[in-house]
Amino acid sequence: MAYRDLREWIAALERAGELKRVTAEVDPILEITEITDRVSKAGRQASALPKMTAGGPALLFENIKGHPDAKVLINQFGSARRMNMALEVESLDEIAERLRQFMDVKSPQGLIEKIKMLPMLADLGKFFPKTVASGPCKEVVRKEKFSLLDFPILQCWPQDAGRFITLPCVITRDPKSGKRNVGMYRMQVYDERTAGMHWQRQKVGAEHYREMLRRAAGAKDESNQAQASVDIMARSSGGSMLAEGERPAGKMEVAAAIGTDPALTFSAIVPAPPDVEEFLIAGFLRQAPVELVKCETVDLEVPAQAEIVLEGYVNLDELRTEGPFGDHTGFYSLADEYPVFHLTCVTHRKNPIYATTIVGKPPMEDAWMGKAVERIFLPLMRLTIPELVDVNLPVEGVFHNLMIVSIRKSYPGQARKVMNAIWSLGQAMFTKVIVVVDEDVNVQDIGEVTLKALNHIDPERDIQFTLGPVDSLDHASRLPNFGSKMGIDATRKWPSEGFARPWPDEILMDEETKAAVDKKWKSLGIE
Ligand SMILES: Cc1cc2nc3c(=O)[nH]c(=O)nc-3n(C[C@H](O)[C@H](O)[C@H](O)COP(=O)(O)O)c2cc1C
Ligand SMILES: [Mn+2]
Repeated sequence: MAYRDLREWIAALERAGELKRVTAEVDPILEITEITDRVSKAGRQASALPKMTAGGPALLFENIKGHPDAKVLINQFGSARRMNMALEVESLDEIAERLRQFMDVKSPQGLIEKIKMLPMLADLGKFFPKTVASGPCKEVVRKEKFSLLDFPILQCWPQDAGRFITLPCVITRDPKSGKRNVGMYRMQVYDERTAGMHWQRQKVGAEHYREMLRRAAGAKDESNQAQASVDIMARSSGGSMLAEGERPAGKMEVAAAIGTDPALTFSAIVPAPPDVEEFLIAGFLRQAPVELVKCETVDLEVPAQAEIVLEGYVNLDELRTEGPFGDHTGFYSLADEYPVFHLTCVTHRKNPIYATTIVGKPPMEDAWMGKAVERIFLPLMRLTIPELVDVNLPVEGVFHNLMIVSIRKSYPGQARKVMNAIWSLGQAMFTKVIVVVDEDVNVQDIGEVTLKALNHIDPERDIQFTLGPVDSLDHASRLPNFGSKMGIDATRKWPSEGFARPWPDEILMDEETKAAVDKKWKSLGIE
């Protein structure tokens, strides 16, 4: 049964011994980070997720300095077990398998097959969000007296520019298709009623914003909308957007839900195709529809069970410095210009629970969310890259820096084809280093990858450089958002790839000798 809301989820965590309530007073400024960081890294030994069993409990802080009635939930996804619990599976492969089954559907041949398909079609109906008249998120509606400062928002790290809302499900609507997007984009609190809107340039919220800009520009000069669009995009990409006065005026409505059921929160970070509504993904994950209610002051729908809903808009002609912010790379992401969210209304449950997370040096809570994405997306990646056997995004590779993939190689140059496919696959485009190995290498075993990949390469020959978009968080690229990437073809080289030398066999003992030694092992007196 799907968790109805954050509270049912918290209760389930508590029953499972996965939650610690903290009643001692804690400061949302830095102190909660230091506590949570220690808990996140508890029991950590080797660097090999997902075998790592570490990651301490979820924490519910009940005594927040300066916010006597508030509660803060953090680290809800911060272990393999909790990530599974969040999505109600024993193993994330179950979700991958469910997805695969959906993609596997072929046209039914005859009546029997049609009848067999019915349960699946009935299942489908459960995935679609449904709009309801009201919900708990409307228990308190604040249209006049409201402020972001009412909530126990953390300042995470010493050099952060201020307090940041780190786990908001940011909801926008595509002006073209009317489709809704939910993305997790942090929000820096500037004051009572404004916050930074940190959707990075390649994300869907940012594209909705640009479409609004295009329309606003086009409205001035309809005869030349394409030209206006090209101009705007060229000038507004990169570090500094359009100069003051060059931006067309207008507004884009935005809502943010904080503290939703875990499947919905998770769906906001999933790198889904832009046209797939995350509400539908959440429905698929929780196998029950997401319930939505209409906002009070904007034309958007928000999850009915959310703890807190922020309604508002961004101005098309307003940007403000956002950051720095201690990020999941382990470094501060640099300050940059981003749109500004203006709060028009707050609705919340009675005694709302503020859900948040911290990012920093891995592993942290987001490591487990990233690993879940890795598992769930494998079958989807295989749609484009059928030769893909397995994928590992080591946590220290912070998800965009390193991807190790194994492939079933069948033709010359295939490893490079795979790299190019990854670089053109949604948010995998950001991958700075791709290592491609043959299918006999276990990519989850970093030791084995190091041994085989480095043995198998002639660097000058086997490294492929390319240029393209890079993650906004990359602080080493030549320009913000644009830089180089590298693929390492660590597959065995073939004569048809110009490799003329013999290729050595891997050292393996024969079975007979192994059995003989097994038999006499005890008598050797070594152990
Ligand atoms: C804790 C956390 C914080 C994140 N913060 C941001 C952020 O501030 N800006 C951003 O563009 N992406 C951020 N992301 C990544 C996006 O949520 C992710 O790329 C998502 O797929 C974007 O959704 P979209 O494809 O609908 O744009 C964050 C992810 C996590 C797990
Ligand atoms: Mn999306």
